[in-house]
Amino acid sequence: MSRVPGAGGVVFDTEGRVLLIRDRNGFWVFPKGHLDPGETPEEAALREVREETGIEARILAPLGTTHYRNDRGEEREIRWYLMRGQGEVRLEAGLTGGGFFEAEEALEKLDFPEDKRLLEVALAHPALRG
Ligand code: 5FA
Repeated sequence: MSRVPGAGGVVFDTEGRVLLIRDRNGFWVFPKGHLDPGETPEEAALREVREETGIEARILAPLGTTHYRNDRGEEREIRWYLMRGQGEVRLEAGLTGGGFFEAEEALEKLDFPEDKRLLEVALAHPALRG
């Protein structure tokens, strides 16, 4: 079965807090979404962060890919980017929560093991200290 691609961001503010959303099913995840036609994964990741959270971010580095089967039985393949972003969180309609959280709290909140691992990779990334 072909995998449905997506892209998203692990976004840190200048105080080192990380941006999470609570999705339509109540799961704590990172902002992400589908690629529009002609869009690069980088462009899609930045757009999805902006649309879902109102946060304008910039990419610091690629972080890797996660794979999972979603609640509709689709195989998803998500490209992730380490980002820096600032501003007031304005959640897209349909989301059930979200905001910037301290890393420790974010690790507890995240509902999927792939996402916890991704946050650990992000926290150790040299680009975050630059
Ligand atoms: N889900 C999410 N992450 C998972 C994981 N790591 N392991 C196992 N299951 C995971 O579907 C979301 C659902 O998939 C979650 O609620 C959970 O059940 C499960 P998705 O395919 O990740 O996202 P989506 O259908 O909401 O679509 P997006 O890619 O987020 O795109 P948009 O909502 O932005 O839609 P758009 O890009 O078309 O505007």
